Amino acid sequence: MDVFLPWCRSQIDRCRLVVIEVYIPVLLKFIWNFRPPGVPAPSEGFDMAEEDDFNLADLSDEELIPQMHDDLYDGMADEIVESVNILLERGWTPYDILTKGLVGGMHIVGIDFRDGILFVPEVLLAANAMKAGMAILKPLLIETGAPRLGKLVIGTVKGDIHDIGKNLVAMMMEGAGFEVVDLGINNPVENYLDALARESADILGMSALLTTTMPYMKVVIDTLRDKGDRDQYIVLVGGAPLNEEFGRAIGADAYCRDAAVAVETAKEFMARKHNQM
Ligand code: B12
Repeated sequence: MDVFLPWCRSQIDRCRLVVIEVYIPVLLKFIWNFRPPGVPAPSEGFDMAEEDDFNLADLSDEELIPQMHDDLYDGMADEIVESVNILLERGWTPYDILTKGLVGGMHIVGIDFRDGILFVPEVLLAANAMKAGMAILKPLLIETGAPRLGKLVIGTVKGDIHDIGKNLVAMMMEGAGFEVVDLGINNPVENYLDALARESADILGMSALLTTTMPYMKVVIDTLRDKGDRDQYIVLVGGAPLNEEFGRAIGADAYCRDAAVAVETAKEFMARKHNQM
């Protein structure tokens, strides 16, 4: 029974993840593309001249950013990719595109999700559009990186599948010159401990977006402490429902409200660590 119940729970968790990450997007795509026989596709049956006239490249920077927010809101991945490329061609830094175009847009999605205006499938589409934009920016952010400053192991905690913010932190840290080992989502304590030891990491980063999963960060930190390894690592935590007080209460070294703060905090702690050596 001791083994059976946790096994059942892990199988239920796995099923939930598959439904959210795989079935919902596939179902959405199917509904989106479905037309009864004989009904023309929108582009076949209607005069699309008006839509064709609309060209993202014709928009000024001031118009394009709000347009990106709208496209992100509507989950238009192709349009997001196009806008990111347009801004890059216009000389925008990858960081500005990321923060003003993508993170800004996702913030609006977050507010409407909270207020019950958007639902999970729409947010998933928005998240996919954000990921499409991030895929272009990631290598560029990393390219601008300096010499390696330290090694970070990062992951979203057990029970939590939110990874957009965690990916952003990973990206920005890589861009700033840190080596990053990304453990992905839904990580039990063993994943963190194994990776920290295997990679001889300097920093542990944990992300949680749910009030129900944030206490798990303490489980990881307490396990490190019980093994006598807590002081070997700088522990940074983040995620929308956290705050500084929570970070202190669970014994983390710092709570970081966003990816930029994470980079600065990690640099500061690494500098202190080197001074102590
Ligand atoms: C996108 C999203 C989803 C997507 C996730 C897609 C993905 N691949 O990540 C989907 C649709 C799958 C989803 C599912 C769910 N979600 Co959701 N989701 C969101 C949403 C709208 C945006 C999150 C996001 O990506 N923000 C943008 C990023 C850039 O911000 P961020 O994550 O905060 O990260 C920044 C900082 O926090 C910090 N940071 C983050 N991590 C780390 C780590 C370290 C180490 C450091 C230093 C810093 C750091 O830096 C980041 C970058 O600047 C939020 C609303 C919100 N405002 O947060 C709800 C939200 C988090 N979700 C919520 C809920 C309830 C759920 C579901 C339970 C819904 C459901 N009924 O199924 C499920 C959870 C499933 C699970 N087990 O995890 C609630 C949580 C409420 C609560 N009190 O716990 C929120 C707050 C919405 C709401 N207001 O109700 N969600």
